[in-house]
Amino acid sequence: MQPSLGTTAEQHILLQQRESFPDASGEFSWLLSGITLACKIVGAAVRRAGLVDVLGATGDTNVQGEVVQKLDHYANEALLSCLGNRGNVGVLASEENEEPVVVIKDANHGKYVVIFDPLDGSGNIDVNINVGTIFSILRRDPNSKDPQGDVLQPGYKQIAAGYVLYGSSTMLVYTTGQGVNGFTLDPSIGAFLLSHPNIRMPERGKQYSLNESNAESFPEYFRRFLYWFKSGADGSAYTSRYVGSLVADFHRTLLKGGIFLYPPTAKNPSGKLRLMYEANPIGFVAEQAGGIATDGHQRILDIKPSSLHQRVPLMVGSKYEMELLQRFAEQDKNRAG
Ligand code: AHM
Ligand code: MG
Repeated sequence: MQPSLGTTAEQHILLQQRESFPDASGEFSWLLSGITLACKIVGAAVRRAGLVDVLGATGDTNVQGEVVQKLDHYANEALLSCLGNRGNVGVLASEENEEPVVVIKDANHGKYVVIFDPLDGSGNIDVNINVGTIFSILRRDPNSKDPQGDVLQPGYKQIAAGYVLYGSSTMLVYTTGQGVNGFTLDPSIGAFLLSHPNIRMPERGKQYSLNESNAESFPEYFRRFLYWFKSGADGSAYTSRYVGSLVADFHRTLLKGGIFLYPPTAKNPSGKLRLMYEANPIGFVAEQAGGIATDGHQRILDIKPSSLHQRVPLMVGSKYEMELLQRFAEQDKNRAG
């Protein structure tokens, strides 16, 4: 497909679908337009934060015991409402809701499940640092009576995934398994326009990204890997970059290469990031751009989920750095064995 100047995200997905499935009905493009509409609503609120009453906490905590920011709540409502009435979505699941929300209106419809983190990195919002929305789309058996089962599918079954980054510009990056494309919101016309066709992650980068304050409790192999990076053992000098918003840290890694790491720590022995709406969609995008995503041992997309809010370690990045990390992990396994 040859995209032309002024290709919108909805147009792009429609063309891409028709290329693979000539009889595609356009339903998927309709679903994506629900996501882009919600993200434009969220993006508009993010841009005006400080001028309107959206900063600060609601006073509630979410299912994971985290403080709910007003914008978390606003973003969640925007996604639930824009996707809930599309007709072709059967089940929605969010970081902010304990259980999946069944939105099916008609027994013959509802063939998609959308799982999302409405406002990733929301701890950064009050200080005007980038936040994002992450989404994962799965197929659903329209006759299913089991919303948990609809949601708890491994990442390799995702049919689309991506994120919107509310940064210096607002960008949508997504994959349907046919590469990764990026769209920038043109605020003057209110449309996401194709700006980054066929994104490829560099095979090697110069940056690593992690919260090093946790280093004392990282696994042993991991500390050795980190030491290697910092010492420039192979003659290359790496530098450190960490925003603390996964979408922002991953987006930089996607475009510039290198590695993002959130290993197990004393505070979060299973990792901090969530499998279903953080690691899986980011892992799918990374792989489709030529990168690798693991939990340190296993491919993220192969993990069999056990619960909606399950946490996993997440290591994602360029082929070179990820294969090196893999070698350190294997040495560790061999020593233990
Ligand atoms: P959340 O804001 O959706 O709860 O996401 C968790 C955030 C990620 O965006 C980020 O990568 C990570 O938590 C940062 O964690 P830490 O503050 O421990 O470095
Ligand atoms: Mg998050």
